[in-house]
Amino acid sequence: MTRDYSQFSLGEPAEPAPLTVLQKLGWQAFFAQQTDADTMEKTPPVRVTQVHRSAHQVVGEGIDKLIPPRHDATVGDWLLLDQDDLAASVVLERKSLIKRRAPGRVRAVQMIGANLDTTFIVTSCNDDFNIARLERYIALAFEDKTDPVILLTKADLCDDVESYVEQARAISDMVPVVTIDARGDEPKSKLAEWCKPGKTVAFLGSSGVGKSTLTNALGGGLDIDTQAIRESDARGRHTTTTRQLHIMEAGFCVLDTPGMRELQLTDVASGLSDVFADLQELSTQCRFRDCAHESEPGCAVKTALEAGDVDAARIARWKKLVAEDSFNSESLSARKAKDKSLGRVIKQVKKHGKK
Ligand SMILES: Nc1nc2c(ncn2[C@@H]2O[C@H](COP(=O)(O)OP(=O)(O)OP(=O)(O)O)[C@@H](O)[C@H]2O)c(=O)[nH]1
Ligand SMILES: [Mg+2]
Ligand SMILES: [Zn+2]
Repeated sequence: MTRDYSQFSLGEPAEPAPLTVLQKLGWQAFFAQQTDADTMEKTPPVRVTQVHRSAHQVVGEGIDKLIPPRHDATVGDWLLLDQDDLAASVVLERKSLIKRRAPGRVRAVQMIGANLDTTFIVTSCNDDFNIARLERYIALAFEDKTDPVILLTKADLCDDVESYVEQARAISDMVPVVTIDARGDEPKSKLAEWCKPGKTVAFLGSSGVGKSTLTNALGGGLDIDTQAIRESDARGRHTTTTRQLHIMEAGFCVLDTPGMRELQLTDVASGLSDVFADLQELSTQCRFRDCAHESEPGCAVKTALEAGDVDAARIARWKKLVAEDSFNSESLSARKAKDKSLGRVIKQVKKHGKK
């Protein structure tokens, strides 16, 4: 007996199942395994798309609303939303969190974005380009568990793109470098590898380098304000003022951020070890464990420098960042310890007061 297989179409690959609303918002197995169907029914997952001073914007399946702000959540976070008691909503554990030391004198940590898969570090092929700053951003991305990619924008305005590419490539083998004209169609094709359905990407970098232009180019239909930079110093004018997660038609999310004037590192020791892996490795061979690589005997870093194996400027940048990171991190942990002991004193006072 012969069977009739004509009803099965063999040549055509099966269409992938369309993404659910949650998947388009970046819902991944990592978050799903922190909850269950019953809990999700009662407290639906929502993602923070914008943080205002007086409210957080959250979006979920059939939900798009403002909730009272909470200090423990930032843009990109997932919440299980308790609609009856908003303050009881739970923030899910993060896959990644980009943070910096807040500018100004207070040594607080500022959360920049949560649950990012890829961080595009954007700089343009002009005076904005700065190796030390790129190293800073990359250390941050490594530490915070997102994959960094360097984007060199305004390639169309530059006669010497290759020299920028070369310098950027030299930073780390683990960081791809892409040159791009942020306007028009290039971003869609050149960034497709990272902007896949279900993923979340972010643009970080100085003002005027093209972060919003890139976001617009990926979105089609998006119309975020962008503004020409000042000719005199190639600087931007801080056109974007809030961090916003844009949900793209194609099913991925893009975090556009305001240009950062200052990126102070805090708690990124392991990220720095990744960026400067070779120097880190060398320093383990120094005679003294706390070698400052200045004039100590048996310093492996100095020996490598004298042999011409490493670049003096790079060593200087590494030392500066390590010092800055340990200064900021120490002060933070010292402050935390102080807060703790102050808490204990208050507790004791209260206890004694009750007697
Ligand atoms: N020719 C050219 N112009 C670009 C490119 N990328 C951005 N621009 C222009 O540079 C200016 C600044 O771009 P924005 O996208 O506003 O920069 P931004 O990084 O969002 O700046 P902030 O919001 O201030 O942080 C705009 O006039 C853009 O059109 C590029 O690759 N090529
Ligand atoms: Mg912008
Ligand atoms: Zn040394």
